Amino acid sequence: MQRRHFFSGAATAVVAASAASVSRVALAALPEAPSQSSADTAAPLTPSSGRPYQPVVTLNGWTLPWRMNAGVKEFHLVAEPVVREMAPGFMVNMWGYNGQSPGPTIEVVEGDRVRIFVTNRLPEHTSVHWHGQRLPSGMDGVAGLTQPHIPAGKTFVYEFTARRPGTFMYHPHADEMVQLAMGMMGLWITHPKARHPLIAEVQRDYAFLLSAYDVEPGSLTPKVNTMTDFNIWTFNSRVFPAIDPLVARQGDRVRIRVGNLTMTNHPIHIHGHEFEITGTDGGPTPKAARWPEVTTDVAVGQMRQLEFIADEPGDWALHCHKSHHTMGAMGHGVPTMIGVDHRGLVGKIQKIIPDYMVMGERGMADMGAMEMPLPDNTYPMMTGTGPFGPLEMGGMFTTLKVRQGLAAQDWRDPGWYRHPAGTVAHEWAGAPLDAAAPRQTPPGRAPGAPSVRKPGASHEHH
Ligand SMILES: [Cu+2]
Repeated sequence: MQRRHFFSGAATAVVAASAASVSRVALAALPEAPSQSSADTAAPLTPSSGRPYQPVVTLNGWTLPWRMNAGVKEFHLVAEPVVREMAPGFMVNMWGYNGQSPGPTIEVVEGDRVRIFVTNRLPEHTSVHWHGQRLPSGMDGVAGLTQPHIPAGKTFVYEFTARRPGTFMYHPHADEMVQLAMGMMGLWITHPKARHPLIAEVQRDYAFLLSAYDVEPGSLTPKVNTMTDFNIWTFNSRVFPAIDPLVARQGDRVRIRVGNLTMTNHPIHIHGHEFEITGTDGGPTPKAARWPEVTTDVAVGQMRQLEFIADEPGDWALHCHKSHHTMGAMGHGVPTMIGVDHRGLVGKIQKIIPDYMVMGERGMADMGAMEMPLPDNTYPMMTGTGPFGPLEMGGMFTTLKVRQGLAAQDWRDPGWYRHPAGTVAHEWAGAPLDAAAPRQTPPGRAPGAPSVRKPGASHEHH
């Protein structure tokens, strides 16, 4: 399995600063700024101080530890250049927080007093905007409008009360085009302080951000001026098959929190289940305003909470429904060759270009299995192998794995689903389709009857 490092990062790379371990002297100093070296999904961070809550699991991410200081939850974010492994061996120079892009998830409880120290180790100024929060205007993080920019090398402090529960995010509001294109973003979850009539208790609570980058195959750094033509479509800056699966025990109520910080909308689609949107970054959705969906569009700058009962065991695709967003970096510009007969042509071209090869005359599916030579630092257009062969996917795609009888805290990849006998689509073993038989039967006519055109009948008169 490629998930061999699942959760290993949580134990090794995160240095938690709990109230118990911090001396009085240290309380006068900046809180520790834990750093994460791994792009694996960290185990949920169960609160060791403050009010209890059910923590979220950040897909291929982690939650930032805090310290309590005289009743205030203190966090320390460090804006800095990072290297993110987007797919195995595909490393991208990005800007992020505390060692990763996206930055760590911040989890607090409704009513918490929160103080966030932000140290800027970028080569230019920045700021942090707390998307969706109710807070004093001067804490909103819009550089130039509500605060001075945080210069390179300086530390600023934000402080406010997390007034309403919900799903939020943070990102710079300074040189935004560049800083978002480089990956500066993170999730913020405010848990309810008590049972809330519109916030269900769930057994699995997942969160990730949609982000997109333009990294030319063979290069290391995103192009920051790209407006629409991105080529790397990610969940939390990871691409399939490097995105961990979302695991659920059969019967679990599952919440998936998704925020969109790309330049286009993403219709997020889950197979095998219907979900409801139970909340947005605007707050919980009233029950009368919920309806079942299997796809929901997450527009730019929006967040959505999808909720459902995971009652169908299996391996279910969970992906953006825009087909180019489930593809890797290569091949978006390849001409369509379906139906083109290349016989005789390849040899002639190869006299001039010895490496010339034909792609796509029968569709592009061959690329899923083909080992094409790639530039040094990229990943294939269509990749990933399942139990039945190549998945021909990349980008914004992962799986929801529903299994019977998992332990409550078991988040590990359970491997591929073992289908009960007789429940997998298979080759038809009966008589083949007669190639000479008529294939289309217009309404009201017996199969095989001759076509009769009514005089005067035309589309215009319909
Ligand atoms: Cu998409």
